[in-house]
Amino acid sequence: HCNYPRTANVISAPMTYGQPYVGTDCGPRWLKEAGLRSMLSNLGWRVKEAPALDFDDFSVHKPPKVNNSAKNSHIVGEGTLKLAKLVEETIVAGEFPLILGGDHSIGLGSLAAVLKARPDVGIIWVDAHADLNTPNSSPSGNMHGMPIGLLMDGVLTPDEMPPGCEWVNDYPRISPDSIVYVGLRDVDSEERKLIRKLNIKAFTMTDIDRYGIGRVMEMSLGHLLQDNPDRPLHLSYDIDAVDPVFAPATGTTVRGGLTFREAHYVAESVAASGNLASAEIVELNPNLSDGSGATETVDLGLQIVTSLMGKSII
Ligand code: 6HN
Ligand code: MN
Ligand code: MN
Ligand code: MN
Repeated sequence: HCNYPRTANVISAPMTYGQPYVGTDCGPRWLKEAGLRSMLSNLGWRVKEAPALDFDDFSVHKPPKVNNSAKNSHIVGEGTLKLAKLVEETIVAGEFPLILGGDHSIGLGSLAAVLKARPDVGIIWVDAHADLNTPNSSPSGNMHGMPIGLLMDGVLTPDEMPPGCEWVNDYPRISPDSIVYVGLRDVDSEERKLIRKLNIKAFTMTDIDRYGIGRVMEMSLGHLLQDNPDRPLHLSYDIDAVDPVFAPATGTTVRGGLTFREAHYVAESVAASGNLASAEIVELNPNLSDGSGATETVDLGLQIVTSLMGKSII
């Protein structure tokens, strides 16, 4: 029914500054070396590849002040603005942005871009975590736990935006009813309060136990598509949503996650809606596991991308 833009622009966003570990910058290269490009071609996509964003080439010359409530906020802010611009250009060109992280702080750039380029976008956030912290609420100061918090309507005032991220104030906010969480199981106390106060639709692992993943995805898509069946969707897939048995190579593992098949089904059901208009996969860190754990994680990441870009079993 919906017309996909049939050109995929593969955007590498090798961000590490939103969390403490090197290695998230290897995600894009690993996915590409595992065969991303030919997989996309086999599914009928025309494939373009943007030059990888360089997040070390930042213009902040003065050493950014140490800011423990939003660590590396100048670099994250400057890097995610680059990503936002590239994603906007991709959408304006009629192409599908397929964004390869990088840590989840890149969500700040990708979400800002889709909110601006497609004001009616609905967001599906697949994650063990809510990533709804603010500099004040964050227990870690790591900005990969903040992209939704910085963008959610009614959470931060413009002057509370971390230094380097002020550009976000010129972009639209996420309306609380335009996002759905899937896979939550490690939510901080202020995040929990916000989810309740703003009435954000959230399907936790408990809901997946109770209803099964089929019903949960039906309810997730139903929530976002109820008023507009043609609404464009953005999928943000944090690999740590998946159980660490299947995806050990990531920085903030939490036991009790999506099974191998549930991880696929999330992507398959979103693809089957026909509404998917942009997507990202984040937080793969091949350094954080042994060789086979890294290979399994990257292979699963590639399979998830394959499913969300339209592969069905038969
Ligand atoms: N992620 N809620 C924790 C924090 O430090 O804010 C963990 C965040 C994890 C972020 O996995 O993208
Ligand atoms: Mn995340
Ligand atoms: Mn996470
Ligand atoms: Mn925690």
